[in-house]
Amino acid sequence: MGKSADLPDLTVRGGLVALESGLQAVDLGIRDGRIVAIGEPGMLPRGGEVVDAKGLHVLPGLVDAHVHVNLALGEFTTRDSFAEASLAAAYGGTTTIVDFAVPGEKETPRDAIERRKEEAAGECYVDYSFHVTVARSLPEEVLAQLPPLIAEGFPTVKAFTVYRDLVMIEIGEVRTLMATLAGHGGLILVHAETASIIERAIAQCVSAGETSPAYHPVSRPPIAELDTVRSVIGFAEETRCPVFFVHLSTGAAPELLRDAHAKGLPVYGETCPQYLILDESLYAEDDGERFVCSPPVRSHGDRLRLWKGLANRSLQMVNTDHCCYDTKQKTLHRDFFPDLPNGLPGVETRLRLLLTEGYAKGRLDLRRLVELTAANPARLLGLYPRKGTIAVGSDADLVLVDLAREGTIRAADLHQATDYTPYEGRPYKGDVVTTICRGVTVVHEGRSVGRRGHGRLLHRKIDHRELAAL
Ligand code: DUC
Ligand code: ZN
Ligand code: ZN
Repeated sequence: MGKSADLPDLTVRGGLVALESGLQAVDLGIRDGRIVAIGEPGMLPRGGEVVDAKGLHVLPGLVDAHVHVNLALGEFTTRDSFAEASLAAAYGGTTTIVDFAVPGEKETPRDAIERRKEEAAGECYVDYSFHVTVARSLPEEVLAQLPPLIAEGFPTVKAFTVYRDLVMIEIGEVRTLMATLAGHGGLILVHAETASIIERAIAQCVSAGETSPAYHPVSRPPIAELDTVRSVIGFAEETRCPVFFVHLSTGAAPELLRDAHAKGLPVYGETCPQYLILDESLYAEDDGERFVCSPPVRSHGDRLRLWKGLANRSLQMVNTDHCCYDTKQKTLHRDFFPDLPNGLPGVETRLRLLLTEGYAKGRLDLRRLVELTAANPARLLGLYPRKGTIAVGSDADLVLVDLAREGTIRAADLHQATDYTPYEGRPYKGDVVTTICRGVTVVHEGRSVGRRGHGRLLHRKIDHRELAAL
């Protein structure tokens, strides 16, 4: 039998829904993967499947703007596939992941995008897209590829100012890149660490025989981040290219962004759960290598200033920088920190951690939490209002959460393709019950009920009015 033209094929009933106007007890009518009606409880036309959200909060499916799937960087490649990473994301309430197309040695950004598209096709449980990445140098040929890539729906371009010979470009190349992107509707993502500061500090540690993981943060001081953030803010002033600073770790970085906002500059920043929750003293523990990421996690004072930056809007997003290394990879060079793989798994734990450390502790209200994890990443990446909000016409990407559910984070209970989590043994309060991507339930009560291949490649276009709303 054909479907009636007016009836929803799915109704989410009885929940407290995070609309842009605030939390409201409403039902959601969904048809063909989109929200078609928002109505008073019990008032929507009946038809199709019903998801009971009684006692739950209904949030927009989270958008993770910073995920590395199967990242090959130097000696190590992270362990997960697109299927594994996207399913772990769904377990964590995330319905869109944006990965990086990093060119291999003989590849251009165009080659990397085409390869990445093939690798992900038919694999993902949730929707996905890619950031273009410029790696190692910026020849004319590469610059010429960017405007067509932006026009095709890949308007965000990543640059690293560190990891020499692997991916780094020079700071002058960052400036040129920004001038090109500004003229074509693009946005730059910057991994902000000044290579020369770090390289000298690493050399000093090594020559003093200080090579345990405890010296990782010593080799990457806060000034390495702040130096590059300052330079790139200067380029934003010159070029007006929008900037997304990834994984800000220092307490002073949000304050630099705040000063830039006062001048009307289009600069935006994320931090990640590890920088809000973990402490640099972990590097001196027996298993310090497990926490090695770059930039490193920092002091209690830095964490307090990052939380403040989220609350006062100096920072706009919390994404994960998910890098799924396992213990074997992490321990191989545990006596020589410069050779350790950098990065932490986290695509599955973001919402639990923020509900626990942010919402339950009174640092973030639910509206701000939704902005930081869904609406703002969608706005910045050119996905809003299709993603990141619960509104008529938006994709029916939803996460149903139980704010009272408590438990303990254990790697054994997670679905990330690794054998550890940096948050092992941490109590949580607030958890995902159901994740729905475009009207299809992907995860329900800890079970995978979705379909590999349901996730679609998203083409994106940056809307400068949405950036202005951040
Ligand atoms: N930082 C990490 O910690 N991992 C991957 C790349 C990066 O920039
Ligand atoms: Zn980075
Ligand atoms: Zn990253």
